Amino acid sequence: MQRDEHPHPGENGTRAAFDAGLGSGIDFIGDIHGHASRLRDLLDRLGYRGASGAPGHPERSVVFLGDYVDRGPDIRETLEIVRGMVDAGNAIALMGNHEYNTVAWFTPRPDRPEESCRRHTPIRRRLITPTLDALGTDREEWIRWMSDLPLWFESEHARAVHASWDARSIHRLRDLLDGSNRGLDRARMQATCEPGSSPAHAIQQLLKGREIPLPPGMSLRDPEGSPRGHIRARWFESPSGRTYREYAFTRDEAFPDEPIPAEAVPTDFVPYGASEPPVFVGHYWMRGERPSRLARNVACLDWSVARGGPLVAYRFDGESEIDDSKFVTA
Ligand SMILES: [Mn+2]
Repeated sequence: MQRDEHPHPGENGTRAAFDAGLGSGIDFIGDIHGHASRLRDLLDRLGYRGASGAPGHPERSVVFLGDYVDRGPDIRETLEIVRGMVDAGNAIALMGNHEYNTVAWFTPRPDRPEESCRRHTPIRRRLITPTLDALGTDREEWIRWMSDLPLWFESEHARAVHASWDARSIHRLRDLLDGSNRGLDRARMQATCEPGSSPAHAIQQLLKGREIPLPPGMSLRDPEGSPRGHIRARWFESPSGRTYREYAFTRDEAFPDEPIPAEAVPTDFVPYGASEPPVFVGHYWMRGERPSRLARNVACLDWSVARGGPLVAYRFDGESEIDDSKFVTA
């Protein structure tokens, strides 16, 4: 997509709000999932100091990429560190799909108020229970905090979002959020969980990423054991002439090595452009010896801390090309 097809944030006055207080030294940090001691190690390694619950750095700020809750041993402590840093002006915390899902768990469906936006299945209940226990008696306040997390970050030199940067979806959500990148109150939450609606599609692109349906009759399992009938697409590359296995975010042997038919890809899909600013995402459960970029201007910082991998940061200083020597792990 041409950058001119959607408003430049600087021109409509919103960018200042999106990167308020952040200089060019930004440390992007991937999915934490309740691994608070790893977070402390990583912040220490990055030079953030301060024992009062809100580590800070004299010249740098953090942008957290979302997914603070679920899975790990110290969900409460993770939330407190992240929120403490945000409140102290040392960090921006983006929303991940796990925070969105936690809010949706308590949001009544607009069409059937006796049900919630996120259906309460046994698999999902097993996943969310430790998070709800960690939120404790001030759960309502934490849910409100999660619902107000920004959905993306954009500065002059870099961008960040939990799963995929999609200019059209950001444009739609900016409309829903009155020119802002945050503020999913109940009515707006309900708009984003109306099946088939444009806000629902936009939230899905940003927080879960672009998906391509598998051939009919084929289905795999996601990490929670739920059936999954799609691959997670490499949204910064063109799918044309690629197989499902080649175009999947993580190249799993289980994915069919057969070409993706043109009709499986929406006609309006445009891959993230090679000349766009560097974009940082989490979400994808990357595996490997050491983190590396996915493209010259795309990096995933989720290297599976919740499955024995490292917690990962990228030390950004305004460069236009991502440098593999600038990942930091704990
Ligand atoms: Mn995620």
